[in-house]
Amino acid sequence: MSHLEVNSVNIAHETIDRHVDAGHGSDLAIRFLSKNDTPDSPGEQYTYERLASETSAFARALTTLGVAPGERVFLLAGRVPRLYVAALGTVRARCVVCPLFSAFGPEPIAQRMALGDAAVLVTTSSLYRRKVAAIRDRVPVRHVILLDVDDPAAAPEGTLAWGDLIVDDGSIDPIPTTDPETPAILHFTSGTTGAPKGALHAHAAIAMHRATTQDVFALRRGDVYWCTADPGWVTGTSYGIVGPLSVGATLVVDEAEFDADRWYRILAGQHVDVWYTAPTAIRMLMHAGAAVAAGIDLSRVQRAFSVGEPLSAEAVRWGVEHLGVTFRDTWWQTETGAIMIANPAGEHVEPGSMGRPVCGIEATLLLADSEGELIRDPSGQVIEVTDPEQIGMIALRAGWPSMFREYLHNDARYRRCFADGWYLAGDLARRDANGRFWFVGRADDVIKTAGHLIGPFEVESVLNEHPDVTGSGVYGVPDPVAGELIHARIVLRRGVEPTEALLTDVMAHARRRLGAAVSPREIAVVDRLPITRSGKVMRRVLRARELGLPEGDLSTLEGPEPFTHTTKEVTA
Ligand code: 6R9
Repeated sequence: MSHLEVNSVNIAHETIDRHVDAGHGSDLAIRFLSKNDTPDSPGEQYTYERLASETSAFARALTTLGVAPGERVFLLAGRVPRLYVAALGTVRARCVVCPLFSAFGPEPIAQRMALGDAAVLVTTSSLYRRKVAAIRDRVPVRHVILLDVDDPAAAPEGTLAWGDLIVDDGSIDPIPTTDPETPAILHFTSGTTGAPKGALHAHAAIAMHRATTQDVFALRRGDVYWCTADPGWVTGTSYGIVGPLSVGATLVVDEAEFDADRWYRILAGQHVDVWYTAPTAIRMLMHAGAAVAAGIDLSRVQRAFSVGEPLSAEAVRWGVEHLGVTFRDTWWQTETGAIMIANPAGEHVEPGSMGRPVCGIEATLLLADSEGELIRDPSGQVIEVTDPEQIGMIALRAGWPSMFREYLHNDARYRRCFADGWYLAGDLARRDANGRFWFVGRADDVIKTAGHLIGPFEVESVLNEHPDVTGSGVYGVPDPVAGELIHARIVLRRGVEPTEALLTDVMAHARRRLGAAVSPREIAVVDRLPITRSGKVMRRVLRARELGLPEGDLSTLEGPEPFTHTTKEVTA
């Protein structure tokens, strides 16, 4: 007679207790730098053992509160130690963690907590007062825990004090048997193209986080690692917490927002070996100028990686030339949970390419029409693109461990993501003869003009090369003759006046580099671009703004005034 045992996989075990059991409990897991810490400060230090006992205490508190496995714990706070304890304590208790950006306003918070059936919210007293108190009656949450409050007398009515509830007595509780399919992490997608969707991931995902952290980053126990992303973005959870801890590395977490000088000093002062960041940050470093890095020793940085948007060949070359660092691109999505396509450590980089599928992942391109709809053969099957020049939709053979298991409360939408056993990513790309993928655009962002299919990124990279342009967003507007015309919105370097001559020069630069058919017909200057909290340009918003259409979900926009009106325009 045979019988099956439940094989237990819990993210908290794989990231924390496994190391303690192996005798590495005193290794440093995380160094937290607060806003006031200097970049070379030792910060607040968490060993793996301390993480084990504090997450045990958090998990016990959830049980005391009557929060059952499977219920959802939302996090809304800056990058402080207790945010990380709550995240890992939640999955330890087999509850589902959902980190939100602390920069969100009350509306996106209420919307996500309602959609995600939040049982618990962990936040700070200031965020509670400013953003949650007023929406409290509209959200389902039963318990609000204030992580910066220790004295229950200081907690406002209807809230709980962390210090009163979560008692770390140094003990480490055994982790309950956890079926690998148990839901663990919920992330709302960045919403560059529509309303946010809640993508749910299982504990099994850890297998993929760990494998990619080893294979792509070549990160090992004891290495120092810095992921600049906030846990409110999937990158800041999968690779800001789970992946690097699973291999026993030491993480650096900085509470402060972007600052070029501070970033270089953290890389040097914390002795960072491996750095994971995003094109939006790399662009900001480029525009701050290489002089900021002068005199700061970055020689310890061995590997650097990028995700979130296309990494232009220019950015790769800039990194090599000015920082001595080769930024390696990785491609993935909230839905894929982990890196799917990458330029792994040690492999030759073709600047501008996203690289090749990681070990265990089968990726292909499927034939699609100009609307992004799949084209099928007479028997109704999807068709794989084989011609290296042809654009297709990125598709991944379904069933890898970190694949999202559902869109919360939207089963129909989930099913539409799959065809003939493939997960459809919604991104268009080319694949060269060496199997490298080259990003073209989101299917809903690409521009069809006079018979050409153009990814906005191609045009934006060229505009961004202009010495006075610090950022751009490119989109199509309907045209009876060409189908669509390419329009561009650009942001100028601080202090540069948007004169007619300058705009003509930018236009000429674009024409020279791209040719008349692919360069913008209209370029206008804006003060800032609408971008998501993870740094993606929201082209849909620029287009809607110009055409006077509804702008859709703006909840992920940065700042209260995402962009202002055109100050000057030139038309070709
Ligand atoms: C991790 C993450 C996913 C979308 C994805 C694509 C864009 C991500 C990219 C990239 C070009 C890369 N994207 N990596 N585009 N090159 N290396 O970003 O998840 O926030 O869900 O966004 O981001 O369009 O489909 P998410």
